[in-house]
Formats: sequence, structure tokens, C-alpha cells
Amino acid sequence: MIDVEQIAQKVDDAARMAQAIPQISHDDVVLSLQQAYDIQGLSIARRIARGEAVVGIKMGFTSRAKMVQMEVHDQIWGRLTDAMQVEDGGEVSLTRFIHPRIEPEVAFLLKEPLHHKMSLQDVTAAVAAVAPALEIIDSRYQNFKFSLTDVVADNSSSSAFVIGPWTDPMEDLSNLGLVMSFDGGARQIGSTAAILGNPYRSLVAAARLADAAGLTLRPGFIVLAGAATAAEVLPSRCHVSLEMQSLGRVEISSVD
Ligand code: OOG
Ligand code: MG
Repeated sequence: MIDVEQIAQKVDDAARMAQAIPQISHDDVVLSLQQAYDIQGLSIARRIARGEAVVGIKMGFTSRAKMVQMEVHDQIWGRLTDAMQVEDGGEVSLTRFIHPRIEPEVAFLLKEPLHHKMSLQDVTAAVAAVAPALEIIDSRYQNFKFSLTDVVADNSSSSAFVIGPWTDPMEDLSNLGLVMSFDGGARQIGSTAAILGNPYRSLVAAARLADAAGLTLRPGFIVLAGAATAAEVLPSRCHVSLEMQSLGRVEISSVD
């Protein structure tokens, strides 16, 4: 028997106490995708009960680089809360995490609600602003190992994010060069083209998936489009910056 409430408490406790837990799926237990999203919703409800607010969603596995790195091949999504946001140029303590990794992303700020069956043009018109962003992911599972449904239940590894300066949405975001650097040295070099060929496509997928789960992506919400490159292990006392063509720069420093 799968007790979704109990598993939700387990993943929430693991995140709150930065303590790794074994994967949920094993030979005798197979979570369905529906159960996995139910667990995610229940674990976020626990955060909301503690005073956090949902401010948007993050998309996962929208690039081949990420699918190959994590051996998971379907798009997923997770919730972002206000407590996960770190200010641009700010510091983040690694004591909050188990085994954090960092990755380059594009962020969208919505000015219109999104719903399923929106075209690329529709979602583009619903965007108030775009920004370069960094996401810190931290799987609550031992050794950062999971199945598709495990990672969905664990809020798609979402743990912190930082957003750079917002700029007017550009029609064409489909091939912006980017460099993610650690202490000034390039670690990942890529292009927004890696995100489904065009990050706006990730927004179409976000609208469809969130709508199917009964969550409306509403004005003021942030959507992270998914990493354009593989994630890098985030070391202690490291200054991470992301420079994105046309969109500028975002940065964060890790402290003990
Ligand atoms: C899952 C989250 C994937 C992305 O940008 O593709 C993700 C993980 O890699 O742990 O955030
Ligand atoms: Mg990500």
C-alpha cells in the first residue's frame, strides 16, 4: 500500500532537515505519476502550512543535456515557493542542502494566466518579462539517484533559485549564448536553444502540465524553463555567475 500522506511527510522532512532518504521506488513499490504529483502537492501543502507561498513553477528535463545527465526522459515540473528565492548577488548557506547542484536557466514572469492548449504565440504574449536565472537543485534521495516518479514526488529536486534583472520579453529567445562560471572560470557553456529548441516551448508545456494538475499559472507567477546544460556540483565558498546573451547576468555565492 502506498500512503501518499506519509511519503509527502518523508520528503518534506528530508528537505527541511537536509537529510537524505532512500528512493521511494524499489522492487515492491512503484509510484504512478499521479501518485507522485499527489505526494508533491501534499509536501508543498506542508510548506504552505508553515507560512511559505507558491510563487511559480519550475520545469525539468527540457534539455537533452539534463535528460542524459540524470537518465530521465520526460518533462516534469515542481513548485517554487518564496522561501526558495535568494536575491540576485546574495549568499546561500550550504547547510540548507544535502548535495546541491547548480544549473543555468531562463525565467519568465507572467502577466496573463496560462492554460492548456496555448500556442507559442499565446504564451509569448502572456509574458511580462524574462531574466537569466540559476537554480540550485538538491535531490532528497541518497546519491542523487531517482526514478521519474521519485523525483516528481520530491518536488523535482527544487530547492533554491535566483533571478537576474527582468527585461522586456524578447520575441526570439531561441538561441542566446550563455556561460555559467565558478569564481570567474567557465564551467558550462551553452545556448538557450538547448531548452526544447526555444524556451517559450517550455512555457507551452508548463501551461499544459500545470493545467492538467489543476494549478493555474497566474499573473505574477515565475516559470523556470529548465536547465540549458548539465548541472554542476555546488561547492562551498563559491561565487557562481551566469552571463546570458541579451539578458545579462545573475549571480550567487555559497557560504558554509
Ligand atoms: C531534477 C530537476 C531537473 C531541470 O532544469 O532540468 C531540472 C534533477 O535534475 O534533479 O531542474
Ligand atoms: Mg532546473
